[in-house]
Amino acid sequence: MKTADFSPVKPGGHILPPLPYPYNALEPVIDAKTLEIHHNKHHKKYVEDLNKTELALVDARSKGDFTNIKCLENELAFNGSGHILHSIYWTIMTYPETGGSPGEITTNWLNWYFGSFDAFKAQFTAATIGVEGSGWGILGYNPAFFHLEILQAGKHQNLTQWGLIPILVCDVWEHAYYLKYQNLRNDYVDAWWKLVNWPEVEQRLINAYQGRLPILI
Ligand code: MN3
Repeated sequence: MKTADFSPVKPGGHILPPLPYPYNALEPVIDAKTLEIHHNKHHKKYVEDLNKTELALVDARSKGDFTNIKCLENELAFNGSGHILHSIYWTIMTYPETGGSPGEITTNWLNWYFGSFDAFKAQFTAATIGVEGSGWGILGYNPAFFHLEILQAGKHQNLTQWGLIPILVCDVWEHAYYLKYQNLRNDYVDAWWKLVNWPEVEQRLINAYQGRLPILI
């Protein structure tokens, strides 16, 4: 996670963040081919389409022509949310079995709201596996309620609570796991827990509830 970049992104100025590890780092849980396509094709396309959409809106504003506004706003939500969630997803994973265990602050927050770590993990796993079609399992901090919550994201942008800051996210679009796991989403999600980078999750939680930026990358 970057620690001190507060510069605003201009329209069309988003960039694909590099992975914090090589493409084969997550094997055998996530194979190198899947990770390369996921990062360098799928995430890259979300960034490109977010930039295109923002620039199209600059053009629309300059011409006062909002004929395509419904389509553009949809693209903004879909690609912007896709860019944000993938940027977080890469950083909250690390080499299998090297991410340690949940930190003290994370553990306290999970216990307080969900009852226990095991209860949290069971709900997160069920919610993630249960995503209808393409989407995400998400643990986030909601500054409106001062607590954590588990949500399912439909596609990238649906079914959220406004203001929720994602802390831990698991991509269950088929492109995230299908080469290795085919239809066995359960097996992918169960194995994915071995990748979680708990110190990163702890830092993201601290940043979120202390209102520190950046929250994303
Ligand atoms: Mn994806």
